[in-house]
Parts: sequence; C-alpha cells; structure tokens
Amino acid sequence: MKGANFYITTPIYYPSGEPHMGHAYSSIIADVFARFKRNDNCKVFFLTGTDEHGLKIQNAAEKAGLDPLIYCDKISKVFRELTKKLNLSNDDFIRTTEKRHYDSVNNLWNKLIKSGDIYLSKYKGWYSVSDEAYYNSDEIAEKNGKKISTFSGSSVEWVEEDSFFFKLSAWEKKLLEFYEKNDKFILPSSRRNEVIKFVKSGLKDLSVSRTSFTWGIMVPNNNKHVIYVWLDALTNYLSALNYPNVNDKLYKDFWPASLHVIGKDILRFHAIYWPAFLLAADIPPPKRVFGHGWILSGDEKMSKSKGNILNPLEIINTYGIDQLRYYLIKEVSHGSDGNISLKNLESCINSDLANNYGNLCQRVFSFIKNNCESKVNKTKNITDSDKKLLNQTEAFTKDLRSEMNNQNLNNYIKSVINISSLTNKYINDEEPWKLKKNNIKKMNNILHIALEQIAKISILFNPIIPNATSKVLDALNIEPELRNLSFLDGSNIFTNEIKIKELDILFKKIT
Ligand code: ME8
Repeated sequence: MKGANFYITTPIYYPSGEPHMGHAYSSIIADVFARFKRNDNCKVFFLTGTDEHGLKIQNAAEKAGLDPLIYCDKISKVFRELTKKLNLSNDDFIRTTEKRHYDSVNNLWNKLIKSGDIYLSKYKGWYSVSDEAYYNSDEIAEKNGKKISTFSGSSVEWVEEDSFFFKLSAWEKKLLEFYEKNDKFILPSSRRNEVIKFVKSGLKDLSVSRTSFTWGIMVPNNNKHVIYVWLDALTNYLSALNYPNVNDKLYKDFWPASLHVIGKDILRFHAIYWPAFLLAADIPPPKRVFGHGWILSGDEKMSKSKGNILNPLEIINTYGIDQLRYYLIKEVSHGSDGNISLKNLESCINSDLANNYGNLCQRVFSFIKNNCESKVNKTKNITDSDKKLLNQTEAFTKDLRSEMNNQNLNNYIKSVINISSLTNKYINDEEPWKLKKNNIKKMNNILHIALEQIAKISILFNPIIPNATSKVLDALNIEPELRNLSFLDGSNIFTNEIKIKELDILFKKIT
C-alpha cells in the first residue's frame, strides 16, 4: 500500500565553523524518519543545507580574511561532505545564496508587504549575533560585566537602527487558535507548552530587516535594508520545492512540510515566527515541528564556543557511522538532552550491536552455512515456543509506526533491540545444534523462524543502521523493493525456502 507524501527537513546549518555533534544529531534523526517513511512506501523528500547570510557569517568570513561568498562556498562544501559521512539520504542540499532561494524570499517578502503585515520603523533593543536573535529586556542578564541572553547564554549587544517590522503582535490570537486546532504541531508536548506560554505572555512586532551590514538578501527595491536572516533562512523550506511556482510538482506534492526537525534552541523561530509569516502570506503552515534536546558534554550544550566538542568525523573514523547513529539515537531520549561520552558509546556498541543484533545474525548465518549448505526450507509446524516468540515480537512491533509518527525514536529502538534479545534467547532455548542428528525438520523450522526474525529486525533497524542492515538483507537475498514494512500488517517476509549468502562480521567488539 502506498503511504502519504512526506516532506522532512533538518535545520540548514550556519557555515560558521566545523560541523559538530549537535549538527550530526539533528541530521541523523531526520534521516532516520526519512528512511523509515521510504521503507513504509511513502514518497519522501528530505532536505538539508546551509544558512549563509547574516552578521554571524559576515563576521566569520572577515575573520577568515575571505569574501563572504567564497567563505561560504568553502564551508558549505564541508557540510555537504558531512551529509555523505553521516550517510544521509537527503534528496536535496540547499544553499541560501542560490538564485532559487532569492526568488522565493523576494516573493514571500512582497506578499507580506501586500498583505499589510510589514511596516517601516526603528528598532531599539538587544540583539545576539551568535543566535541571530532579538531578545526582550526581561530576557537579559549580566554575567562577568557582559550582557547576555538568559534564554541562550549568548552575549547580546544594544542595537538602534531603521528597520522593517513584521506585525507579529497581530498574529497572537490566530497562532494560539492554530496550536489549539493542531495539537501535535509542536512535539514533544513540553515544548508545545513552552511556546504557548510565550505567545500568551504577549508578542511584540518583529524586526525583519537590518541596516548596519550588507551580507544578505536586500529588501526588494531598497538598497539600504537587508532581510533579517531568519526570515531569509526559514524560507529555504519553500525554495527547495521551487516556490513561488506553486504549480510545480515538487511544491504540489510536498507542501505543507510534514516535519521540521530542529533543536530546542531554535523552536521560537520555527513554531512562532514561521507559521505567522506563512499564515500572513496565505501559505499553509507546516504540519509538525519536532524540537529535539541538546547533546551535552558534562551537562553543558556541546558547542564550539564552549570548547567541549566530540568531533563526529573522528568518531566515525574510529568506530563507524552505524555505530555513531545507533548510539546517538539510543542515548538521547525523546526530546530531552543527552549526555554523551566515549565510554558509553563503546559499551552501547558492545551490548546492543556486537553482542546482541550482530551476534544474532552471525550465529544464525554461520550455523546455516556450516550445517545446511546455506539454505533452509519452510516448514509449517509451529510449536508453542515458536508461537511465544512470534506473539512477543508482534507485541513489540504493533506500536512502532505510531512511535515513529510521534518522533519517539527512543521507544522505537528499545522495542527493536528487545525483539533481537528475544530471538537470541529463543535460539539459546531451542538449541538447534542439538537437533542436527535426529530432528532436521525441527532444526530447519527453528532456523527459518530465526531468519524471518533477522529479516524483520534488519528492516526495522535499517533507518538507524543502514550499512549493517543492508549487508544482512543482501545476504538474505531480499530484493531492495521488498525491504519494506508491510510485515507490520501481519504478512511474512519469507514464504519459501531461504538461501543465504556469506555474512561478514557486522560489528567488532570494542575491547
Ligand atoms: O540554528 N545538541 O544553525 P546551527 C543538539 N542556521 N543540537 C544542536 C547542538 C547540540 N549541542 N548544537 C546545535 C541554526 N544543535 C540555523 C538554522 S533553520 C531555517 C536555520 C542544533 O548551525 C541546533 O539546535 O547553529 C539546530 O537545530 C542545528 O543544530 C543547527 O544549528
């Protein structure tokens, strides 16, 4: 059965430094949702890219002694390479310095002017260049003689300049109605409550242009004002679908976006400003914004400015990409922050990947190769212990679609590893090696069930650890187009004899 179209995005990254684990985390979880939906027969469009304008990037380019565009060309390439290293299945990589994006931003701006939602005035207030965000006076504190935002901890500066404003205050009531009507627009619900509380406390009009620097998209027909980088950046989600051409197939198939995956620090932009801009421009808002937690290192957000970075590329080189993907998803629970360490990474690789799933595949494959000439027949004698395993598996799989649809990756991964543990236990209890001499039929039956379990687990784990599971599914001779989740509706993967190919070690134990 064909599923609905699914448009999923990661945040587009600031090319202001080396990619870090937070970037990797945002990208990997979005990739898991994209892969899961593809395996569930949906047509998927998965977007990532780089957010290249604004003062933060202009400053970084100046520091590097480069023209901003040359600087962005260089660093954007590093992020593009990261998508390969992380094994992302993105369908597009957008840069906000591309023409298609300028057309889209200009069009949105003009629509907001036409609807009367933008007016010219003067901004006086606090601005954080590192967050590219405006803050109210009650969000400012003093630390070591410097003004900082209490929301992010970043330093802020006082800004006074001519500015265009978006009438955000006029959208307060309509936003609250929108959240009410779409109760899963923001997940997890703790973040939804946070946003509703903020909106209820009163929204001020938002400054949407700057005049004190030049690196950005100029306001149409104006040579003084640069469009605020967040209005520019958020529009990337439309530009990639060829907006403003609303008759374009991509736009028709995929807008409104199904899911924006973001970190909790950029929730306000996605859950308040973005739907307000879109509603004002008469464009349907996205269906969901999922705000994940932070990757912490010793209880602090991992970031370049804090100097506590675990470099994703070094980890991939040492341990492997499937290992990093699995660990991040297992360790960081639904929407919360997660403290990561090399020690925990190693113990997770050993316990779940090497000793559990990897061992399950290896022991079954090598037994069949050594004792059954690499094939097992299908038999119909289902014993009570077979039934028990199948029922337990069903109990674990029945909610998996809804766990994924609610972005609850943590519950998902726990259920699938439990199925793997149960299957290992089944083999320990059934001891097929003891049946070699006098009950080949029963031995065959056990192995058939074990392979069916391995196939299911591999398809379920495929979005998280695509490399290892593809090797197993190849070795099971399952055609790529059959590696889908239809078995969740009760069918079997194998209906006949199964022939297997050789399977190399999937995960080396870390000693
Ligand atoms: O925010 N743990 O870009 P960015 C988890 N350009 N996630 C983290 C993190 C951490 N320690 N540090 C950063 C931007 N992130 C904008 C987005 S979208 C229209 C524009 C996450 O490069 C962060 O929460 O600063 C965000 O989701 C993403 O990395 C990109 O951060």
